[in-house]
Order: sequence, then C-alpha cells, then structure tokens
Amino acid sequence: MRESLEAFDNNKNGFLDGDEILKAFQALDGLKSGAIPIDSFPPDIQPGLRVHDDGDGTLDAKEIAKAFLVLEETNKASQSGGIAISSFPEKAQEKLRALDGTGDGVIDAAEVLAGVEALHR
Ligand SMILES: [Ca+2]
Ligand SMILES: [Ca+2]
Repeated sequence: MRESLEAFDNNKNGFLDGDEILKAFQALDGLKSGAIPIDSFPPDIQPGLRVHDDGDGTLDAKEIAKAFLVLEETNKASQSGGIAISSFPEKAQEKLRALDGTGDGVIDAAEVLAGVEALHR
C-alpha cells in the first residue's frame, strides 16, 4: 500500500499534499466503479497507460491487466535480452506466442532460431 501511495507523490518529497491525496482518492474511487481515469495517475506514467486505453480516457480492469502484463514482459525481456511479445501488434502476438517455447511472454534468440528452423523444414 505504501508503494502505491508513493506513486502519487508527484514531487517525491515523501508526503502526499492535498492535491496528491485527492488524486489518490479519485483513483480508488474509480477502482470501485471498475475504471480509473488516466488523469488520476502520476503524469510521468500516463502516456504509457494511454497505450492500453480503448479511447474513453479511463482504464478498466481488463486494460489495467494488460498494462501490467506488458510491463512484466518488458521487464523480463530486458533481463533476458529477448523481445516482449506484448510489444508487438496484437495480430502478430498470437503467432509469436506459438514460438515462445518457455511460455514466459518473451521471445529470446533461441526461440527465434527454433521458429526459423521450423519454417524451413
Ligand atoms: Ca478504457
Ligand atoms: Ca520465451
């Protein structure tokens, strides 16, 4: 809980000022209604979240889940030197997931090679 509140601490002074508290409550309020206004997130992460929005300016549970999935896969990809499947267009993702032998959501060099070999068989 403390970490999530820190995300609202825009000026990183360790305290939530009135405006920051208000935004945190707006986000919690949105959570109850099933969707969180993107405006209520810290400005520096808003552009990353808008990518997952269907255009109504709020993130519903499905969109939030997707955002977290992408974040997780991107983190894993940067650790293993592979490519996050979720960073590809949705249409390509299905095929790429078939290549993902380890099922971790990341295509690494070995999996690309295996895929290419399969094509040429
Ligand atoms: Ca939305
Ligand atoms: Ca993999």
